[in-house]
Amino acid sequence: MKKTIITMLIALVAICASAETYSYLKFTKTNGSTVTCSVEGIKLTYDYSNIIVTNAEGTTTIALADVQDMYFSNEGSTTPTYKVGDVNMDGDVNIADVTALIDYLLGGGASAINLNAADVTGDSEVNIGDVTSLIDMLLSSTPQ
Ligand SMILES: [Ca+2]
Ligand SMILES: [Ca+2]
Repeated sequence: MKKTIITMLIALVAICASAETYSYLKFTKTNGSTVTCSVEGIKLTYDYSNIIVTNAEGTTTIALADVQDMYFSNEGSTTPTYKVGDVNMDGDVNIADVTALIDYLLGGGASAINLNAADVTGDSEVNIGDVTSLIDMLLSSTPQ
């Protein structure tokens, strides 16, 4: 057990040392979401079940069990040019997007939709599950 901890600490030190040439440290979670942390003033610590990232922006805690991948990148989190759920690309996520998505799935009006935005579930497929998720998204009070 001690050996594992020491190995991890060495790995973390190596990561901290190489962080200077990149702007962001990114974590891919097992659910497919990405957590982006600026490396400015970054400090990585961990306890038995979490990685704790402290940087100029604050502290982020990520459960070790959720981490699928961890890497450095110069691409920030502000890159998406579309809003998830904005299927018809008019800047708003509303019932018209549900209609556009259903039209697409039924084989009509396929030209004017953003497939990336239409993949609400994030599984790289556009199907009825995305319609359900989009409706759920509209019905929930928290806009995404
Ligand atoms: Ca829209
Ligand atoms: Ca999907």
